[in-house]
Amino acid sequence: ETGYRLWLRYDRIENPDLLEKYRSQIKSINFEVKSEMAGVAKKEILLALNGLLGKKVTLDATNLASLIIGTPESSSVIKAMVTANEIPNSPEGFLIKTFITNSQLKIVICAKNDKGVLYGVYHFIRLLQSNSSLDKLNNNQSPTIKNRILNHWDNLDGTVERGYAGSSLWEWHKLPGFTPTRYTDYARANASIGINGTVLNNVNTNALSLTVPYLLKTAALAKVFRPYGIKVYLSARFSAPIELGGLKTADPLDPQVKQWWIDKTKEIYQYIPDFGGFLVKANSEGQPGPQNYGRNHADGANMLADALAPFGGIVMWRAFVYDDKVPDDRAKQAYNEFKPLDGKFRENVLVQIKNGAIDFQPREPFHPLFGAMPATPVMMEFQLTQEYLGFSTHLAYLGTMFKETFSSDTYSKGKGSTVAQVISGKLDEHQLTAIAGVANIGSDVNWCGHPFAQSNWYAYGRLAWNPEFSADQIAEEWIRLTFTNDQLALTAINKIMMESRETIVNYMTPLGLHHIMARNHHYGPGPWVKNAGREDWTSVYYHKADSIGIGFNRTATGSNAVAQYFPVVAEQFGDVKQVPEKYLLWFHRLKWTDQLKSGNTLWNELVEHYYDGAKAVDSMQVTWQGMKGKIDDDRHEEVAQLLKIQFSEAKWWRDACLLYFQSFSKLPLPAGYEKPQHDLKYYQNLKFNFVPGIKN
Ligand code: BDP
Repeated sequence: ETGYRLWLRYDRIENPDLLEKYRSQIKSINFEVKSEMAGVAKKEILLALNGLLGKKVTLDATNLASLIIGTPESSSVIKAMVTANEIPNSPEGFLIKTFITNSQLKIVICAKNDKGVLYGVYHFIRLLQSNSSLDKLNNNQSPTIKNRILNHWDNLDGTVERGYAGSSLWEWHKLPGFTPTRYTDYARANASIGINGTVLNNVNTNALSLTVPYLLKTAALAKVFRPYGIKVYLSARFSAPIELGGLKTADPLDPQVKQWWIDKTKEIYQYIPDFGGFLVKANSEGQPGPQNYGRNHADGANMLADALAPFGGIVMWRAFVYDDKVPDDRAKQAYNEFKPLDGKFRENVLVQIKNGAIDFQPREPFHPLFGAMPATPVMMEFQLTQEYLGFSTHLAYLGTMFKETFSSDTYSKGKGSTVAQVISGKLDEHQLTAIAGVANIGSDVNWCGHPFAQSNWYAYGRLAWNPEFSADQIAEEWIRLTFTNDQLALTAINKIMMESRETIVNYMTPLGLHHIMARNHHYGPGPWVKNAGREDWTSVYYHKADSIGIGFNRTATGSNAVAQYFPVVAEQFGDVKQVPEKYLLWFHRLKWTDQLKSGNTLWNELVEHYYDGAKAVDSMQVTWQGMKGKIDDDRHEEVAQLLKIQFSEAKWWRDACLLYFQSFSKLPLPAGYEKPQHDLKYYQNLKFNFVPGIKN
């Protein structure tokens, strides 16, 4: 069992009674196909039924079939059975309903169009895989967010920035001629969880991807993805008019530059008529952008938006900007640059905002821009690839993290103005809505490196479909589809997943600490990192530990980043007594001996979190051992090995960080804690000569 099949495993239902029941309920299928998309849906349902039921279901074009699939237009049987207003109006919604006629059970999967049918089919398969009852289905669903997109940080040379699962999926050198089955399987996996867009190339982009040879390659991928309802997008290099067009400038207000983008965009649509649009990283970490010409982000985004508008394309303009020349708290910069531009963007522009204001840390408070730009559609950017969470070695289920951000209340329009409400467009009444997940997918046989890293791809898709789903429910669903329906195993694995991210926070960055990873590659501890070329790339900038205390004062007496939040939140975060302890050192600077809610001093509390974190990994190992025989040996063994590494690295994190902080606090480890194995120097001298995802 390699893990290649992801959650699309269609092995025969194990429970014999249930298998019999399903076999008696699904004997024949009526699915009239009139489009390529319906064709792939039909292929998938037949594949799934043949596998799950372990026998071929017969095709029956009459109303006597037990499973009837299609749209009212494509199927007269559906038209006769389902009233039009029962079917969701949304272009991607579906209805799955059980009917009993003449004491015969019939199940209908229908939608207004084939995209909804495709999603309905995948949902129905999920119901079977998770052993749900079909007796009384009445499931009417539509996605909350319209554009549900993966961002690949894949380079044209096959490397993946911050990618830990092998090299890039896209074999540019063999495209457009060669499109292996893997591309189709990628599309199937995405469609099965409702992902409907993919940005193929890195945000730190190369203008080459906009040249005709690469557009032909992109068009070949688009052709594979199209029947699965997935659009392709490209990261656009802002200086492409200079690099490709030979112009002297990329100034967004220059008529020649504008024309260049208009022509280029037209050309793209000739090759890819349903091209989705551009993702842009500009004036961030050395990337070119409108500010190079004294213009602002809206000037840049609007120029591209105008070129895309005639074709229905969108611009996703990233708010991940910071500059060490700006002498202020890095956490404040995106808000300072973007908030004044609210309402100045064209209708087809979204501002793409990372979940937190720094950079995909194991825990960050929500980004203050959410709720702060009511006149602009803003979208979420989550990172599925575990850049700061132990790569694909550590087990981190991020469903809980995504939910933590979604359910944060911005108070922008009073209580209940959650980030999810902002992103879904409900709060500020936007029609254009989107979400991005930085992909954790590569050429590894199991796609994501760690068998559990697949759950983050899965959870991302499910939450993008509906941010109200619970992390717990999604984890359970994923385990059922990926491993087993065994109740004991479900409970145990679910517990591991639900606790995993908090465990990592504990042994890496407890109590609001952040960005104390090793320099550059971000693997392993590096709280001592200083002199990294720029201050906001050092750890000491973020934790500010000295003999008196630790923490970044972001209150009114410090950088005042709290003031970027709406008053209720600003007051809570800004008050050391009210701030949730998980964000304590993010917003406050405390003395080592200050007393926390538990009665512990800050120092002792830090120690406790670090030790709890490492201990929790040990417990995960024990629980996992109990899964032997409950799931296949191959994946069991892989995870066991990875957990072993994780345990030793959790202790490495714990000991390195505590020894380092202790060199300031000068306080002892409270009694009863096992001593670090080495001294601080040892940890500081550890070197990594090869780390994936970064050029050494
Ligand atoms: C940081 C990564 C860097 C990315 C950047 C971004 O370290 O590799 O290019 O974010 O999001 O997390 O643009």
